[in-house]
Amino acid sequence: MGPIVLRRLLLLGLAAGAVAWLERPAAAEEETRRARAEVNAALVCEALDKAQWFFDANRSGRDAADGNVFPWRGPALVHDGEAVGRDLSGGFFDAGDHVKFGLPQSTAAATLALAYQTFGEAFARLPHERTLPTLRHFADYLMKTVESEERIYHQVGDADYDHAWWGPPEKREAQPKRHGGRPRPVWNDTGADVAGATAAHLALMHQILRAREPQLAQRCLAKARQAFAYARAHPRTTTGKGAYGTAYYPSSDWRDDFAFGGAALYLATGERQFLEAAEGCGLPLEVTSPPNWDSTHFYAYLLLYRATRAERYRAALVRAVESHLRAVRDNGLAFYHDHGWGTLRHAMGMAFAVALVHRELGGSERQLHFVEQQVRYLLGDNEFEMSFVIGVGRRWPLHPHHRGAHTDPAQGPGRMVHELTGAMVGGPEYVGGERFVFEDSAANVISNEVAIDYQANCVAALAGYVAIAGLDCKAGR
Ligand SMILES: [Ca+2]
Repeated sequence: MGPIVLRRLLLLGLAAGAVAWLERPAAAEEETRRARAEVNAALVCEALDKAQWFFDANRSGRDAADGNVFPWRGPALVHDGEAVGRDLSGGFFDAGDHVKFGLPQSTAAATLALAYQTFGEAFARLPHERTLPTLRHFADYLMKTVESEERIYHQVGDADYDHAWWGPPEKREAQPKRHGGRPRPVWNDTGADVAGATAAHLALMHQILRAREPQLAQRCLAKARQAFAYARAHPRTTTGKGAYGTAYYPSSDWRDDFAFGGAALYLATGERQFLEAAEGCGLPLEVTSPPNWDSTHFYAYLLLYRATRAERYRAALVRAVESHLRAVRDNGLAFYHDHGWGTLRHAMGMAFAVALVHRELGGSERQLHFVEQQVRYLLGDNEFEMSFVIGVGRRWPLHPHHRGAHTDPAQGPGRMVHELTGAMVGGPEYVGGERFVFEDSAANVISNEVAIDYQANCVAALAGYVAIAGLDCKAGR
């Protein structure tokens, strides 16, 4: 923690908290004080280290067990793609289920790559390097989904079938098709959203790997080019629907992901065609949504600013950050009214965005304060006096909605059998006024589900904070 900011936070916290604590018994007051004091630099570093782990829990494919931090994970869904005669195994399960959805898969991969590229020093100081293997696993799968400039697969597995059975991924393929077993259906009605975010991830991976693994970096770039060519030819959103005609992750805009991909390709290659395509797609510059699977506008502005240094992109970044800074509620959580499901993923998305601007444009103490406030809320300095990252802090959720963490399919959702260390749950649910509630129940998918897009934002925000606050995780301060 920066000592000046920490001191100010403590003063602010004491001043704001004094009102809320008036009617609290002394013992509870002491508990709250202790919970606040425990969110320190060492805990933030531990959180970043462990937050990387969750991706191992959701790893899919033949090599899912290789080097996995969780001994209870094994190979799973190894025949993905058989429905179309291609190998589409690998990648990551979406959340507490085992579907591979294109939008959260590609945007989580791109978010994590952007965090790794921008805040590399935060990862370098950790005791364990787990994010680069995760990024390679994402890249390996996303390259498989890009068959050619004419075809990209965006989804494997039907959500309605998948959700009808509760059990670990290693046993999924033995189930009947109506319970998500073989052969898993595959979708290729891909739009420029998934294709654009895939291009962004692979172009960023080219930059990350260029010096250390040049051959893999070249493969990433070749596939990024194909994905972007596909996106150019399909200027629309992805429309895939499952067994009951429901589109999970309905996409509202493709131009953000397209511009993100084009800008990333320009930065990787220096070829102006990519920049011209990105700038010519009609990207709106007024979106103030937290970065998430449906909106990569902020990342598009950032990379376009890196590419051009144009005032309009700088102004869009500043406007977005200002709206995030104004979104802080009485309890300290940054929150937009229309994002009540999985609130922490959005708070972490905003914290990452503000950290990016702090790094890119020269930051203010107010921005650093905001990022720190969100991280502190996440790790225990909140009205529930609990950390929302499993295995980090003094108290954390015990009932995450996650099939792999439970062993008995007959039991259904309940207490986790295997600790899902490092996973960030959805977080407090908004119930009106200034009130939020939190239910530690595996049946509550609003507050207690875990997901790769949540986790990408969580890792990105923690890395951003470690970097801009100058924490030394090796030294533990
Ligand atoms: Ca989008």
